Amino acid sequence: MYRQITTLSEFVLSEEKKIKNATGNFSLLINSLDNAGRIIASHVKRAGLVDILGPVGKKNIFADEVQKLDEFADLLIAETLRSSGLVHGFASEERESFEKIKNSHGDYVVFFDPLDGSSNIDVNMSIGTIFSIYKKSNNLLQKGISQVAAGFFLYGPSVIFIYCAGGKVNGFTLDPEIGSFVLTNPNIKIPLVGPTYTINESYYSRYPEYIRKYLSHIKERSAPLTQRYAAAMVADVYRILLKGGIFLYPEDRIQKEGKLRLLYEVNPMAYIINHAGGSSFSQGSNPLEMTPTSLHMRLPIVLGSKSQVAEFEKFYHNENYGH
Ligand code: AHM
Ligand code: MG
Repeated sequence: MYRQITTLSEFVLSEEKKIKNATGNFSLLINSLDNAGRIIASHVKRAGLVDILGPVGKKNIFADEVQKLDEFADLLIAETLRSSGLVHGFASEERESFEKIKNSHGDYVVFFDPLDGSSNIDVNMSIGTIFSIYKKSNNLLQKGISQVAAGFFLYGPSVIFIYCAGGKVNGFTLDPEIGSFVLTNPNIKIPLVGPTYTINESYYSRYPEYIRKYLSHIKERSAPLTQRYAAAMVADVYRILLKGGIFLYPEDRIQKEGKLRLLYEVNPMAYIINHAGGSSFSQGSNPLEMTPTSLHMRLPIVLGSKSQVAEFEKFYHNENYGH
């Protein structure tokens, strides 16, 4: 039976038509990222077969030079952005510095984490790619609220693409038969409350008192939350987008600023979560309002269903301000 489907490229074009004076450049940029995401997805799928996971420089069974998957993803996205002609410059979690693209007249600046969830790569669990897009500005380190779009690919049992621009969050699933992403989750809205909490609880003894109190509270109340932890932010955030719940990667005694990077992980995910009706919180502030102090700055983050983040905030304020 014939069913009407909307592919990602059709969707992006139709959205562009709604914007007066749109140049089409933004749609082309999303299409370039779409290509890169699909190529990475196909390599992720073949990873076990072609020994792509081996150490860099080793030969695989086909005598090809082996390249680590995260390095491959980083090089592919970097080359995609360079050759797009649409990007002024970019920075990656895997690179030390910002690259200004030579002779480019592009209007956009892109930050990306090429392969998030690195500890999952070798064990066939979900991983992903995260990106964040800004308009070029004199100031490289812009606040997260200035993002014009953000999104991520999730390489799981299906390949998912979540993309937020123009105030809406839409979800696409790769249809392997036609090789395109099709719109499967239009206008995602996070439930006000969800059944799960997500945190690496093995760091319990390192967490500040208010986080330990919060964890006891959500586990000991009459309707306790269940823990889910994918160890890949892309997978954990995707679950929260669909089912609600709360994600925490807070500060602890050893990782004083948490682990996640403001520009490559926190800002794009907070932008997506907030536009889907959830909220995000970092030690008393909205992370999207923070001015980054360096390219690789880390910061503690809590995000998810609005009412659950609000509940967490009370624990933070009680400990830090006594009210
Ligand atoms: P990565 O970019 O090196 O993969 O690190 C980020 C990942 C997140 O996806 C995930 O939430 C977190 O690290 C897990 O860290 P931990 O092993 O400390 O729980
Ligand atoms: Mg990462």
